[in-house]
Amino acid sequence: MQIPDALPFPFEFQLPRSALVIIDMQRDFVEPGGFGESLGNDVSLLRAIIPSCQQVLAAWREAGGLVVHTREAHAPDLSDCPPAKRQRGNPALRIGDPGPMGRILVAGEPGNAIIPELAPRPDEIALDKPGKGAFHATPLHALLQQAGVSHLVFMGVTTEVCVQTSMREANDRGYECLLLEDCTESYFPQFKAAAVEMLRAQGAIVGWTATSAQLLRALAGA
Ligand code: C5J
Repeated sequence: MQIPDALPFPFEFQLPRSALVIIDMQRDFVEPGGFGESLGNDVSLLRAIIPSCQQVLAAWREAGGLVVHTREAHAPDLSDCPPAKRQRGNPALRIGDPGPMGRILVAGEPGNAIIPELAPRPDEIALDKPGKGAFHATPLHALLQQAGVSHLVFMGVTTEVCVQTSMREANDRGYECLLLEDCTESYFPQFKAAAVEMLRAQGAIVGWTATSAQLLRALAGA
């Protein structure tokens, strides 16, 4: 399979050796009352990508591809949240503090759930990650290796934080990575634009970018 118009040059992948990785599409980031808003962000910006993410997820599932969902989540006792992480952000509403959707960024709380529009199916991988990157302190690399995966297609939020960090981690582990530009968003449009540019610069130094329509065309043609 090929996405001929991916940037900076065509992206080739085989579905059985690929996974769709959906980063942190959680209520904590895209709904009022969660972690994202606690930091002073306008979360409505992020909701705009939900329809394109849904389209890609549906097509990927239809094609029989492997799906991975991540949640930025900490254990209720915060034993996996370094003080350095907890101490930054909004001093009035830190990770672990009670917020309108339950404790901020804590596993199992209502706000920590993946949004219903993109809810994982029981046969899909859903991972809690304590860091920004999806590979740090998670079994993701082992699970992908076990499944014979070499190519990753990324969607999710936020582009320059958890998505970019995860792509860089994946790139360093030898995966070929593609980011779907209209399926990722930032609270800061200029940060998204910069992240997209830097990931694909210098001959795809971290990976490729494409649109959801370009990926859907490749899946439909296969
Ligand atoms: C942030 C994330 N922005 N999922 N997390 O803290 O990007």
